[in-house]
Amino acid sequence: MTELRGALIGCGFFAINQMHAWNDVEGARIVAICDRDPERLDIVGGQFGIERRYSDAEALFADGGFDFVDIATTVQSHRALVEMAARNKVPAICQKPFAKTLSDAKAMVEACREAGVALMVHENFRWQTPIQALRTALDTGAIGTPFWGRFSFRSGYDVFSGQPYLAEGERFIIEDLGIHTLDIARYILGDVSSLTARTRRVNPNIKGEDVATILLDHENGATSVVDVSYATKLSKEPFPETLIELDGAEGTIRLRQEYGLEITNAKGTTITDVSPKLLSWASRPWHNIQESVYAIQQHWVDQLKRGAEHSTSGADNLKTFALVEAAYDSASRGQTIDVGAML
Ligand code: NAD
Ligand code: 89Y
Repeated sequence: MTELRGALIGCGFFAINQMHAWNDVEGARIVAICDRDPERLDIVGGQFGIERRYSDAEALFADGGFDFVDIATTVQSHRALVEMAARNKVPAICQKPFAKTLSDAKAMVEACREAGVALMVHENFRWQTPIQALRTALDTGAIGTPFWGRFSFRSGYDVFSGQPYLAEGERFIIEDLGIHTLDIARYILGDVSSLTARTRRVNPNIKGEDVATILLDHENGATSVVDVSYATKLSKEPFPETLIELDGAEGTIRLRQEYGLEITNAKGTTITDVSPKLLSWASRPWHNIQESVYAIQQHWVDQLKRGAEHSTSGADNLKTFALVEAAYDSASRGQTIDVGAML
C-alpha cells in the first residue's frame, strides 16, 4: 500500500495529539511541518523527528512534496490556508471551527470543489467510541424510531490553561465546544430545520458565553436539546464526556457518565461499557478525544485512497456550522431561526 505524505500547519497545543495520531495511522506519515512561531516549530520538529520545517505556509506549498495538508491552526487562518491548499491542488483537513462565518465556510468548500481536491473538517467528536456505539445501537433498531434526544456537555474543567485564547474571544462555548455537540446531534438524529437558543456568561474572567441551551427541530420530526456549560461544578467532573438521552418508539438509550451505554426495550435493560481505549500516548481525561483524533485521521486516509466522501467533509460541516451561527443569532434576537434558509 502506498504511503501518503502529509504536511501539518500549526504546531500548537492540539497538534501534538494529531502528530501522535499520525504516527499510529496506517498508510500516511507527516513529512513537513509549518508554524510561524519558531519555538513551536522546534518543539514539534524535535519531538516527532521532522526535518522539513517552515515558518511560512506559502514556502511550504512552493516546495511541495506532500499529498495532503493537515491545518491545525486556530480559526483566523483557516480560510486563507484552505484556499492556499486548493490553489496548490492539495487535499486538506481543517480543524474546527471550520471558519469565522458561514459565508467564509461556503467559499472554502467551493474553492476545494472547483480545484477538485478533498476537504475534511477535523470534527472528531462523532468518532468517539461511545458515540459510535450509540449510533450502532440506533442503526440496529434497538429502540425503534427516535423521537426525542438530549445531548449534554456540562463541566467545570479548566480549559483556559491549555487554550488561553478561549477566554479572549467574543464567542466561546458554542463556537468551541457546542459545535461538537451540535454535530453529534445531527449525526444521531439527522439534519436540523430550525433552532432556538439561549446563552449566558457565568465566569466573570472570560469574554464570551460559557453556557448555552439550544432546542433543535430535526427534519425527520424529532426534537432535541443540546445543552453545554463550562460553568458547572459537579462532584465528579465529567470532562470531556458528552452524555446522551434518546427516547424511541420502542425503547430508550442513555449514554451515562463514565461510559455506560444503557439500552431499555422489550427485551429488558442492558448496560455495556463503551469506554474509549487509552492509546499509548494518551492521558486521562483527554483519552476519549485523543482516540477520536486517531479514528478521524485513519478515516481521512482510507477515504482519500478510495476517492470516497468523508463523513465530516467540508460540505457536511456547513450544516453543523450553520447551527453555530443560528444559535448565536437566535440568542441575540430571541427568535427561532430557519436553518434551511441559511444553507
Ligand atoms: P494554539 O494556539 O495552541 O496553536 C495554533 C498554532 O498555529 C500556533 O502555534 C500558531 O503559531 C500557529 N499558527 C497560527 N496561524 C498560523 C499560520 N497562518 N501559519 C503557520 N502557523 C500558524 O491552538 P490549539 O489550541 O492547538 O488549537 C488549534 C485548533 O484546534 C483550534 O481551531 C481549536 O479549536 C482546535 N481544537 C480542536 C480540538 C478537537 O477536539 N477537535 C481540541 C482542541 C482544539
Ligand atoms: O477546543 C475544544 C475542543 O474542540 O474540545 C475540547 C476543547 O479542547 C475545549 O473546549
